[in-house]
Amino acid sequence: MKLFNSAARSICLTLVAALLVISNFFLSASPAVAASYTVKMGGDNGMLVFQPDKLNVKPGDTVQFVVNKVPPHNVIFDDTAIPGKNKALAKSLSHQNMEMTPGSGFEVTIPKDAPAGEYTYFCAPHRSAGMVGKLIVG
Ligand SMILES: [Cu+2]
Repeated sequence: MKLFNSAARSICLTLVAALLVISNFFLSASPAVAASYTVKMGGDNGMLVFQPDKLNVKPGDTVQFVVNKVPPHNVIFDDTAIPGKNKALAKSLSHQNMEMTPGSGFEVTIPKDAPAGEYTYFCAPHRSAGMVGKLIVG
């Protein structure tokens, strides 16, 4: 009986220790507070650009796309120019609807499980004019 008790106790202690290690891992792995960024659609100078056209973000961050100048604009993620050429992910990040009014816009939140890498997007009506941007997820 004594032997059984001491074996049970050592199993218990091992389990508690394992739980502590696991919970500590999740606490330290949990990311800092998600950040929010703004990308202007249409440059301050009236050019057909995203401003900034390159932005470093982390999974969980949010990017607000706001009409600045020369609407209409939208944001389409290029499924041939994101990690894994993931069509479903490109579609879920994209915002097909045209934004017509300065100050209007929409949010794009980078999924927590988004793979790191470069995500290229464009404005559909102004792509050929060079209205292309990039989120660098890291
Ligand atoms: Cu545009």
